[in-house]
Amino acid sequence: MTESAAAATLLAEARALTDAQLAEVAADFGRRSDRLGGAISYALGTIGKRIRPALVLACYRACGGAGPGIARLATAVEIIHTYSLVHDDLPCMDDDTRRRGRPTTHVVFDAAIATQVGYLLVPVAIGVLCQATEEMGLSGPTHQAIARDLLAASGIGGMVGGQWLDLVAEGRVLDPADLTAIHTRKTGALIQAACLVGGRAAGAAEPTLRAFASFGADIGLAFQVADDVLDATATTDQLGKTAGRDVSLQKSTYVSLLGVEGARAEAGRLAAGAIAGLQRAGVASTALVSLAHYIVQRQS
Ligand code: GRG
Repeated sequence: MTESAAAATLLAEARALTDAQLAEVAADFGRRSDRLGGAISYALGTIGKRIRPALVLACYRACGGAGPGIARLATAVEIIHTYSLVHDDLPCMDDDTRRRGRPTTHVVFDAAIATQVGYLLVPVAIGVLCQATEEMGLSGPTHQAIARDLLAASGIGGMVGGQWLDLVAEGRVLDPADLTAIHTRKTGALIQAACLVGGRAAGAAEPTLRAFASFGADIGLAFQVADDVLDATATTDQLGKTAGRDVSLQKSTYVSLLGVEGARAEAGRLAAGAIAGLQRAGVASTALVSLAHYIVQRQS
């Protein structure tokens, strides 16, 4: 199997496993007769690339993990990601009307409902995480470490903090160090947490977890650099979200600082560094190598 076929196969598997779990959660809320139930089902029913669940699966398996329970843990990470997309698109944040090829949650419902959906998805994700670690029979300390990693990546030192910095930076020209400080937190932290969660669930030793932390940080940043390139070069139809949004929001991006070719080279450099780090740590995983390449070569 070629490397790109390996990434496509893993992403398809992650999508099938995660979508089944998301449908279960959505069905629980869908039974509510009010608009909130419909809005939660709508947000959870959108079709994403499922990169974060694929990383959870790949890191788990790279450390010898084999049980089916990992799908639920991967779903917890994807639900946190889904909440962040719903809130990111709100009028008070990036104010976007399209996501994953469909109108955003606040466009279909309204901003108040979409705000409630986002807030509600956080405890839902933690509930799914608790169910997963219990079903997998993970120890108390492993459960705690997984919850701590995911919450730390989502909080002020991670996604929320990065989003905050990103919003206040609109209209300002940033230098590369500032941009990296924002995106390490805003985008990179959750991708890094996906790697750590998968490794911890498989009982990975500390040196392997350190390698996953470094790999996750590098591909997390590479993911954002590639995202900036796509925002500047792809169409709204290809992306499933509004293209060219960075320019309209006057955001500094890797493309505005380095140009399209410079940003592509930076993404490639970060992915190569991520793969070299895994090799140095003795982690042999074709799946992780293929995902690192996919993250910088993707077209959407
Ligand atoms: C309270 C300030 C404050 C923030 C709330 C909204 C939020 C937290 C954080 C935003 C985080 C965010 C949306 C980062 C962008 C990451 C990114 C490029 C997402 C797109 O990921 P893909 O391409 O999406 O994997 P799909 O749709 O494929 O899942």
